[in-house]
Amino acid sequence: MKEIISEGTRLRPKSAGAKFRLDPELLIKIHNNMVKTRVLEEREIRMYKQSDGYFWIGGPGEEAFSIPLGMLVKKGHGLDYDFLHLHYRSAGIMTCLGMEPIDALRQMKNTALDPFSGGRNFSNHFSKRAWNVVPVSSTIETQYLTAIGTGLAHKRHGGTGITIVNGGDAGTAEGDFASCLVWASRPGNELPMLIIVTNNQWGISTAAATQHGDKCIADRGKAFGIKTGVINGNDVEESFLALQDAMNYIRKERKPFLMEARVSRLYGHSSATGCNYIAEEEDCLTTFEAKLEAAQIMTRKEMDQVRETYNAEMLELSQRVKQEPLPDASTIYDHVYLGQKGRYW
Ligand SMILES: Cc1ncc(C[n+]2csc(CCOP(=O)(O)OP(=O)(O)O)c2C)c(N)n1
Repeated sequence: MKEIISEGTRLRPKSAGAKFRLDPELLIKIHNNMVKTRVLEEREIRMYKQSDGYFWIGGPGEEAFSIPLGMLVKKGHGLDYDFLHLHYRSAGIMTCLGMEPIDALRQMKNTALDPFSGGRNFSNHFSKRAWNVVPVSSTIETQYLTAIGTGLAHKRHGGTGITIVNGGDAGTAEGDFASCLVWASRPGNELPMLIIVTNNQWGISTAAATQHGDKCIADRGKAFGIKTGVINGNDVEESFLALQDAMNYIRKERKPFLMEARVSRLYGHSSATGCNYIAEEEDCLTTFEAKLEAAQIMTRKEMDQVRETYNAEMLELSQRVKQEPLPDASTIYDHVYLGQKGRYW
């Protein structure tokens, strides 16, 4: 019979977690955030399929990477904190920062109460000044250019705040990505930037293997003297430890790091490609749950309970959002020009 030790309200065998290097309590927290994000995004997909939204795009399949990343962000406002230049697969990061799930659902339904864009933008196009989250752009890759701005500001300011930018593999074919590498690595003026490429091997319906001669996108950083790493973004522990190391390096040395994370695209590109679950892709949550169970950190029953609780919560929130008003037509030009309101003819 296994010896049982008590930890708060949970009972766990003493050997629990032996297969992991991270603390079991941290792993349980990561699991909770992963499930929360997955269920939220699966609710968005259901909303799209029920015509409660015009377009869905998001990040199911990236949680093993995006949750550790979100948990390691130095969250706050201003240059003492991290700046985030995200793309549309970053819900996991926002969950960790403390985003209310209802706000993501509001943007999905484009209601007037959507705090990120007032019902204007696509799903998962976040923006939050209080947390240094720069507005997500639908034009891919431009975030690698705006990131240079806060990278320079962070460099001049000093301290431990860093600039974080993420995007997909196909987008790296654009000049914006190359400009980012150039500006981040000028000798004597290196910028404290974590430059991330989440590589799912696809650009909508174009296979990466037909587009890039390089085997690893991260290798491009080497030509600029940038430290690089390629990791399995489907592995929670590998992601957490690699991100922690890279971020510690950037915070201390005030130099860039280029990280390529191999991830899955679990529901295809977006609603434009059907947003159906792709069984051939590795599901990082399934992988992680099997490991948690094998290491006796969580039981199947406990994990199912987490999912059921979030399922009920997200369903209730989506029903609430359906009752909310859409933006009024009179507000169409609000926030287009600073300090001005209304039409211009
Ligand atoms: C400048 C620009 N070009 C093309 C598009 C159309 N587009 C949207 S997503 C996408 C593919 C992006 O693939 P990748 O960079 O690998 O990111 P992923 O969506 O796979 O995470 C393209 C071509 C766009 N939005 N912006």
